[in-house]
Amino acid sequence: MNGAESLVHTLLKSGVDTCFCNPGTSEMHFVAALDRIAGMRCVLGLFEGVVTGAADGYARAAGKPAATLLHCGPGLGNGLANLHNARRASTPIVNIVGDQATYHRPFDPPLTADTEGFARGVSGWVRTASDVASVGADAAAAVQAAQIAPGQVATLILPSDTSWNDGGVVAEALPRLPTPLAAPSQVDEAAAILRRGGDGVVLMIGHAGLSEAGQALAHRIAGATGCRVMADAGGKVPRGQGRLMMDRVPYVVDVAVAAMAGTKHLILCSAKKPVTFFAYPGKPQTSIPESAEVHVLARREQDPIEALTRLAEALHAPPLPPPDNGAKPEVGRGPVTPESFGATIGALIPGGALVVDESITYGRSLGRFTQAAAPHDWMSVLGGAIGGGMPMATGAAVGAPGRRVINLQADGSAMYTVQALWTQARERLDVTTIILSNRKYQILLGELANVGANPGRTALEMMDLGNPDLNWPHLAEGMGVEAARTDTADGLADLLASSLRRPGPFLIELLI
Ligand SMILES: Cc1ncc(C[n+]2csc(CCOP(=O)(O)OP(=O)(O)O)c2C)c(N)n1
Repeated sequence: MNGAESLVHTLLKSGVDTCFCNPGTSEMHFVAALDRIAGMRCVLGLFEGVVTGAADGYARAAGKPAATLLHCGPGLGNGLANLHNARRASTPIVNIVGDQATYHRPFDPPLTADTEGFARGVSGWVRTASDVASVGADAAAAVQAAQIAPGQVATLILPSDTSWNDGGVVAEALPRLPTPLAAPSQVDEAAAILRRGGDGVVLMIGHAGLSEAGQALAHRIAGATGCRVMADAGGKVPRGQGRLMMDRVPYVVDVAVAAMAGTKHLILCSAKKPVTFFAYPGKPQTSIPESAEVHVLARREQDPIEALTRLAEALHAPPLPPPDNGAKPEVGRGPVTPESFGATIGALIPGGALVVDESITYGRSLGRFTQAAAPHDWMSVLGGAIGGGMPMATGAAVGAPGRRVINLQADGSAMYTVQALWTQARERLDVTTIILSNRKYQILLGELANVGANPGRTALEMMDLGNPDLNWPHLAEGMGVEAARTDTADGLADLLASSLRRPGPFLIELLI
């Protein structure tokens, strides 16, 4: 058995059965091993940003990591932005990078780079295999490391001779490492604050704390104390009818400050104290009042559900029926507006759908329109690096077969990783992409004013995607995805409804 075969066998034993890849010469033995060993689904991405973003979407949807296969430092470099997004989402990924043979690297051939250095900024764990006999054990360690709470990118770099040499040894799966629990003092402190009453208290929950179980506990705690529950970043957030409505801190600084006014105590559960996306001249860096006290119920690496359970018990908060979020909206009619768009999405999301949101500016009112939609999961790009949406939608569809993926996708961000459409067509994935076609970098027009810069002709041209206009149906059809364009709310409703009735990918260009 060669090293590559021991790697594939070990990944399968450890529960990793999907690999998103874009291979090169140094990965040929890994690819060949996939032909000889049954059980590994291998999905080709035509750019490494698609591969890494798909691995992020897959793990969020499937609840377990996928592997990637990338080519040397430059291939990893192409995939870094979406590995960064995965890191911010605490997504587990087994990131495998083929590299120069150990004895060839000293001669500095063209693709030689500081592969470990590139990996380190996005990975919680990095190892370069040094010997064929230990590649299996390295793979088992990588899978274990990726799943250390709350989840991280584990990068395993494989010099090509460790793949092709004989002497591979399959390793047994390593156990999941236990998630640390919050200390009693953390729960006691939060309980003491909440016992005084919930007025001015914000319980801010993120990541695994936003699961259905976490939401039910937060609902009880809010019911018993009157505190406000807010959502921080979360990789996959259950939303819709019966789920807890939780505000997020708005993006625009002044709006965020207004939204957080009156906060006296902020209790963090797997969440971070709010910080503005950027600093702006003369504006605050956090949206919470300076006088607010911050308490930590559970740190990111601690178990948020266990901490919320103990907090609910300490407060004697009785179980409550699921919240009633009101009536589902009617589909929008007439011209396309943020409201008619939101209403149509809220009306038509099918139960169990996965919504991948990279809608940037146009989706800001979606929260209120989808709160009473059929129960679904919401996945956002969490690292601020645009170009995550289409790859994530692709990976989510691989990771959750049978569930429809709806990708709400701003056009500028879409162009970073548009090749994801080709993978959707090849794998016949159930993804409906709605391109929000404003033909500009709308958000940056707002930012220009926020940082106090003057808009001149050159500056404005750098935010304009027209001249020439992108033709989305042509782009999609050129990659094998059927598509249509509409500029009315009625058209959107018809196209979205019909795409949900048929298998495979479909793209709607919505002129906004
Ligand atoms: C990797 C990366 N490159 C560049 C940026 C800077 N940036 C932020 S938003 C944006 C444009 C977004 O435009 P679009 O996706 O069309 O959404 P809109 O603002 O029009 O709603 C850019 C270029 C970024 N955040 N990440």
